[in-house]
Amino acid sequence: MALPILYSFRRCPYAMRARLAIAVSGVTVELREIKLSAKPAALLEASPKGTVPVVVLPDGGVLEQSLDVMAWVLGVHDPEQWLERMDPELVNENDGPFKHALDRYKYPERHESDAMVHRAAGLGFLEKLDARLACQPQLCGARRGLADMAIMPFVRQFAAVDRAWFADLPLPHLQRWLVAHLEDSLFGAVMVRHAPWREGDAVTLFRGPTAPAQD
Ligand SMILES: N[C@@H](CCC(=O)N[C@@H](CS)C(=O)NCC(=O)O)C(=O)O
Repeated sequence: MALPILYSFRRCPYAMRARLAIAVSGVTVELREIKLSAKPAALLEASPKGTVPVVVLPDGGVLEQSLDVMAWVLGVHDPEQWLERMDPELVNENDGPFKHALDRYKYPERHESDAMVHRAAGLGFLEKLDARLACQPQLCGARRGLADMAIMPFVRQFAAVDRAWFADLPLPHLQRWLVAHLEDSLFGAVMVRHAPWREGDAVTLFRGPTAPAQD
């Protein structure tokens, strides 16, 4: 039976959140790792806008947004009930103002931006997350859910711009939360390196660490 096809880029935070949801769901997909500088024709045919992640379903349907990929795959199977722990407002703030600040902090040359101004802007969101995590282990309660996994890859990127600065922040709850997710086997499973896919390659399967093996 044809599998859903996931076009992905290992270091992309949007693709990471999609892979995290796919991994926890136990759904098996065909993984096609791409290079952003050399997007395969098959990806651009399926989704001309040319961003990842993209999922092409066996019925020909195409999912072009990372949050749609998460919602789709958790709709198929959601063993940890991630869908119950979503906060659309918080995720919108992550994808909007926080991502805007992250890009301009991380790549000031590209954006002709003042990195420190945008680091300060992003810090406001980090403080908000820390305040939440002071009252509960995860962003929407006791257990990890969709909100945590949709946001964590972006906080990871922000933290990695200047690790010493991040480590010195008085945000112990956020730091604890980030380290725990980065050390979790689920994250390890979605960060395995794959060679870029080329037309005609053998199929590479992607499935989570706890998914039952398939022939
Ligand atoms: N709104 C999209 C954004 C995806 C996105 O921007 N992905 C980046 C990589 S992190 C990308 O593919 N950029 C295209 C490019 O750099 O050519 C989503 O949620 O999936």
